[in-house]
Amino acid sequence: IVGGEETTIQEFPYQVSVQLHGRHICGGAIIGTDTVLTAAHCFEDPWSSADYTVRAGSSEHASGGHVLSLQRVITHGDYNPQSHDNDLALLILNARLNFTEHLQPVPLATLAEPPTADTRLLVSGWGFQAEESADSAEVGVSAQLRFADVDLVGSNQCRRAYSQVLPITRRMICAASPGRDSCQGDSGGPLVGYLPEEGPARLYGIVSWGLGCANPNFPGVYTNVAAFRNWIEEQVVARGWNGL
Ligand code: 4AZ
Repeated sequence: IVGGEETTIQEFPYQVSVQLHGRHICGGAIIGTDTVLTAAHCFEDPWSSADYTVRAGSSEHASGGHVLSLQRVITHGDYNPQSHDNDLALLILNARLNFTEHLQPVPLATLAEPPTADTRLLVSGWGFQAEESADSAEVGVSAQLRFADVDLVGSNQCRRAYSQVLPITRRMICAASPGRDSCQGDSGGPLVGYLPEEGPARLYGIVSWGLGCANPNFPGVYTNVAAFRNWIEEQVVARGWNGL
């Protein structure tokens, strides 16, 4: 997270760290008692589900909370690594989660209630605090969870920004704010929105891609969760599970 603030897991109890061989690689969002939504591109490497774990219920990616193994990784069948289209994966955990003030699911956004300019959008994660983190002597990812407030960028504006780069599809939403953005290591993590009339947070996006981090010319691009409600429900129903 670039330009954000430190926070705690109580504020973002659906946030998890997705780990490969015990090291943080991506964020994710708890959406059910044994299901986590994350990005497909977090699972491009040729590892098996046994190589991955999820840490839930902790403000730190490296300690605390609960570490869960994965029963299955369901990446979207139409995920395109070149275009980043359909960048979504559903993780089935090996155990059911006990919900606490540190560990809660987040309801999915619906197409009927799209985010508007009034929707307060928050993105959270342990990712880089600057685009150059990888090259500096500092370790890239943050020990403590961070978040940033971002504003919705309309699809036409986002299409224009990326017109020379890649198509922005209806399966993507964009968000940006001066000096604030998601960055490497935040991928797969939640973009939540609060409607103006308060109410619970809803999961609008999954951190997916972007050109750089907090680059004023290029908004952050997120998987449009509302566009995948049917896909998510199909995966869940196919397992005979009714907990969403
Ligand atoms: C990444 O490399 C990445 N600014 C994630 C998010 C964004 C850019 C890059 C959005 O995982």
